[in-house]
Amino acid sequence: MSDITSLLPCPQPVRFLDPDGSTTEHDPGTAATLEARGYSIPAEEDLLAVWRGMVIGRRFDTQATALTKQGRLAVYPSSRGQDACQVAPVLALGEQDWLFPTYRDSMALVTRGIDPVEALTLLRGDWHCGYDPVATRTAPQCTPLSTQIVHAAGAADGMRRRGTGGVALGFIGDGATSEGDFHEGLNFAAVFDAPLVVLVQNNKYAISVPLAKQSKAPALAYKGVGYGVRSEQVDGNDPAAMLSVMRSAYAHARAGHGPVLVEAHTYRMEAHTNADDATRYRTSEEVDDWTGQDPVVRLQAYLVARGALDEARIEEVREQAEAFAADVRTRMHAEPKVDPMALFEHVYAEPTPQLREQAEMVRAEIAGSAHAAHPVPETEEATR
Ligand SMILES: Cc1ncc(C[n+]2csc(CCOP(=O)(O)OP(=O)(O)O)c2C)c(N)n1
Repeated sequence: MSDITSLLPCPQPVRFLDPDGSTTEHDPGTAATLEARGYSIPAEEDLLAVWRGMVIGRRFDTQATALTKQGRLAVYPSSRGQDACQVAPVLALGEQDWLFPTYRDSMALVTRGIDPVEALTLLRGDWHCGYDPVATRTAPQCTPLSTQIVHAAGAADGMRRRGTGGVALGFIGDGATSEGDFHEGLNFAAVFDAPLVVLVQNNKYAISVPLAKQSKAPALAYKGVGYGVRSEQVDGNDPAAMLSVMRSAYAHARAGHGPVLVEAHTYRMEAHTNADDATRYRTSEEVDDWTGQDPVVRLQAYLVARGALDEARIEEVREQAEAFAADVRTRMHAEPKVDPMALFEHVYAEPTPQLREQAEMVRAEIAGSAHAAHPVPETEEATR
């Protein structure tokens, strides 16, 4: 049995940077607590990489939202506001580690170095995820809530058995922690000391359902304790805290001490997806309050105040972000080549008689419409 005190999360979310970018070091109590828990503010160089990743990631996110309005993307769940949760945990992963994202985590995929157009393939409506999961060590984005946690637990256990030294990071939303797979995955990983790190992005809503109607837990992080899983809560809009806590979680899992559950307190600034109207269930005061806690502004203010970042570098990265978005735009505007017959592939090794029959109907329909490209009206009915 584990010692419960070693599992319990910090009573307050771990934070190094206040919303204005000043450090929490002015509070000796906080500083001592964080140090005792093994957290320290990361080096400037590492924070500069996180800042750059967030600037590019956010520009990508804005571009993807615009593409839904232009009919180029079927759906896009924005992670604007959750930028620190998307970027810092991924930058801290090693090459041998695996990432298990949800539909919300496209910014994380881009941070992982996946081609942004490939990353958007699924949300464009294609039948596959666009990138090679094995080559990128990144599973396809999961839409069925929480199923990725059992996949991640299995992958983590596989890495442990093979002795690869890798860890699996599974992203999940606050609402999805009510799903059975989350609990089964955590329990399995704990029993086998699998190197799994689960990051709950608590953005306060499951579409329109607020957290209070989802869970009575004092914090979602406590859900790990019942399974014997080390748990932590962190300010998800503080990129420095995110980096420090995630690094510590990976080190714990990698060393064979078992899984870690991290709850990041954050907020999704946009609606659930482009198909949702968030003004129906959130107040503008609440949104304004979170606008004042923006993770990109917060880290930029800290780095500028320390002299680690100046206007010239900010402008340079802004231009890089613009070029990144322009490239996504150009390539997403190109008409994709789609083969309608692909609808019938990859479901059964041996297609069923019904599928074969349907495939023939589609083939005939396509052949017919090719002839109908310049139809010659023969009857009065045909000209109506
Ligand atoms: C098993 C399952 N049930 C229901 C849904 C429909 N659904 C899609 S997103 C969502 C809300 C999820 O909220 P949360 O886990 O907090 O993640 P967020 O979208 O806020 O990132 C629901 C209920 C689904 N995709 N899968």
